[in-house]
Amino acid sequence: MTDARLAALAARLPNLRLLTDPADLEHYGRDWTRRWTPAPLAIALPADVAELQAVVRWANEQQVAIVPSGGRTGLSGGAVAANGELVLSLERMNRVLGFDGVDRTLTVQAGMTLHAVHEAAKEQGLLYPVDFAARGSCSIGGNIATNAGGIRVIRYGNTREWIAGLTVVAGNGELLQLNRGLIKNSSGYDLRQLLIGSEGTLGVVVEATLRLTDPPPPSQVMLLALPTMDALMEVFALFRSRLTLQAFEFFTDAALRHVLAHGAQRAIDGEHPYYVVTEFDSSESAQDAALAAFESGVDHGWISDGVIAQSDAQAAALWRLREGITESLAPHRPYKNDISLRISALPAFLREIQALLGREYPHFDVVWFGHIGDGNLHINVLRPDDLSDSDFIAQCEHVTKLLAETLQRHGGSISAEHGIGLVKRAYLGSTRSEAEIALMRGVRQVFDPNGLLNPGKLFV
Ligand code: 2HG
Ligand code: ZN
Repeated sequence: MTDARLAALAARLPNLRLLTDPADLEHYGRDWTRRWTPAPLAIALPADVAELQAVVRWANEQQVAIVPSGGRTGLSGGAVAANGELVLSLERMNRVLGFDGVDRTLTVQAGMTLHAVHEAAKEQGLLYPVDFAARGSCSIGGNIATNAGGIRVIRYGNTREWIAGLTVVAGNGELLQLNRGLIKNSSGYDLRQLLIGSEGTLGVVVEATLRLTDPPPPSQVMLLALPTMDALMEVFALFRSRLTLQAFEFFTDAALRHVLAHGAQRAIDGEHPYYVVTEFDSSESAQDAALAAFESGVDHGWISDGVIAQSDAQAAALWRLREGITESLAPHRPYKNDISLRISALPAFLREIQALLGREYPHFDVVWFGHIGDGNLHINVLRPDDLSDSDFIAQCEHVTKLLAETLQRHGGSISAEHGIGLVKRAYLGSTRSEAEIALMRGVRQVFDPNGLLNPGKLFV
């Protein structure tokens, strides 16, 4: 250890796993954004809460900033360490701590992957319902830090709904037990909810008690082709009124092109500008209702074609068309927007934004997709070959400013589910008032008086 601060840490915690190899610094210093050059001081991988607390206390003594780190699948730079921070990886703290069949809760360490949480719930005959494509790599602690949403929000809500208790290490190293699994707890500020979505700026989530629910009933998956963007919201209203939806996701032909080039199989012939993947509870009556909704959509001119999965394999193939989009775009290092609106505000907003993006990104490949049933759109912009990285980012930032102004007028948010991180902090003021931001800064100051937890994230 050439760095005196690290030498002091290693001396104090001789069993702490500490990495300083350049390859490790690079691996743990970045997330899926790939925009910043990783430059952490070192990586600490504590084995338990006590060791983690000791690291946080050392960081306070030495004034070393900490970047809490889960699966680093984030898309807003929330887990990037580019300024000599200590990355505090929860990777080794990945075990189930307990299951309570009466409370129907699962208590886990924060480093467990979402997929492992799903499997642990399934072993108990229950369901942890938050789900999205990064399930195999993202950690439950990271999900909590961003209040992750995903593909089943329409049915089950966001991560926030499923957290019955949190154990957190605050900025000064103190351990907090928040809500302790209670269903009802009217005893003042709900600090658990404050921690959820705080992006590692208030504390490090080390354990979580998750609420579980009944496994979902059998379902069916349908792919629909649509002629216009206006038709999207009409079809959503139609299907939601007749079926119990588990998911309602959309993507454009541009997204389909990328995902097909990445190995997915085409499921509907011909060229169509918009597609919907929807999943709904199945029963004999639901079959008839789905068919009737489909026919009604065709009669109105809102649906051009469709296919219903006849097997689990076919359902998975239809889902791949939607869930494979991010991975298929990743080699292009797209610029991402992740925006949220009330569903009722979507039609007017979409019309305005289509015109804006057409005007501002004339020859760019702009890929739209997302959780349209929740009012959440993902816009991925790909760099044209004739533009440098920096000119590309500058152009996208210019458009994001216009997008943020439009969102503000329509009462939306600049981040639906990916968080603010480094990527969107310049636009926080379009979603939160000055008074709110001042309160948020004040809360941060209370939890982390030395400002060592994930500095630079969330606020400029
Ligand atoms: C999804 O919905 C994820 O697939 C990623 O939130 C979105 O890549 C994106 O922009
Ligand atoms: Zn998403």
